[in-house]
Amino acid sequence: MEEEIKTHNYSPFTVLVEGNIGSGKTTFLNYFKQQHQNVCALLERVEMWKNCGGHNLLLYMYEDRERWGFTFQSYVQLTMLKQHTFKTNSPIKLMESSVYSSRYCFVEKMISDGILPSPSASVIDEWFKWITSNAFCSVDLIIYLRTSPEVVYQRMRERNRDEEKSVSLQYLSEIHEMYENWLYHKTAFTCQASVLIVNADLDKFAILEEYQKVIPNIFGACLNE
Ligand code: D5M
Repeated sequence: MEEEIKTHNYSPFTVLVEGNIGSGKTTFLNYFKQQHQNVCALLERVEMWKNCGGHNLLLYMYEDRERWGFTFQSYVQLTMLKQHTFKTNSPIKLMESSVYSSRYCFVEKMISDGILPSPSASVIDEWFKWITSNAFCSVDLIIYLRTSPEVVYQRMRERNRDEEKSVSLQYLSEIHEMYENWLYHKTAFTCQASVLIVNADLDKFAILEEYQKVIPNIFGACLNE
C-alpha cells in the first residue's frame, strides 16, 4: 500500500460494506485489510451468531424462523451495536453490514413474512430507534456490493455453509429487493451516507478492478494532501 495515511484522534471514517448474502462482503473486507495498513476491518459477526453462549443462533433461525427469529434479530442488533461502537485508532473502519441493513432488509422481510409478530417487531424497533439516535452509529460512506440473486445463490451453494442449506433463490431474491429499495432505488428507508455501487457479480479476479475504483472514496478523506 503506497498511500500515506494521517492518523486522527477523532472518530474513524466509517464505511458500511453492504450487500446480499454471498455478495462478497467478507472478501472485500479481507482484501482491504491485507492491502491497506490503518484499516480496521470488523469481520467476526457470523462467528458470534454461531456461538451465543454455545448456541448456534444462525442455525436455529434458519431451522425455525418463527421460533427463533426474534431471538436472532435481538442478538444481531447487539453484535452490530458492538461493532458500531468499537473503538479503534485506525483512521478507517470497515464494517461488514450494520444495524441498518439488519433492520431494513432482514427484519423487514421477517415482518412482511409474518415471522415477527407485531409486539416482537415493536421491541426490535424501539431498540433500533434508541440505538441509532443515542449510540455512535454514524456512517460516512456505504459501499453496496450489488449482485443478482442467481449469482449469489450459486455462490452460497458453493460455499456450502451448513446453516444456509435451506436458503432458497426466492428468499435471496426478496432480500435483494430490500437492498435495492434501500440503497439503489432509495425508495425505502433513508440512506445514512452516500452510496457507492460496486458490480459484485464479477468473479474474484475481475472484481479487483472494481475494488480499485472505490479506493479514492475510502481513502480520500485520510490521505495526505
Ligand atoms: O450473512 C451471514 C448469514 O446471516 C446469511 O445466511 C444471512 C444471515 N443474516 C445476516 N443478517 C441477518 C439478519 N439480520 N437477519 C437474518 N439473517 C441474517 P452474510 O451476509 O452472508 O455474511
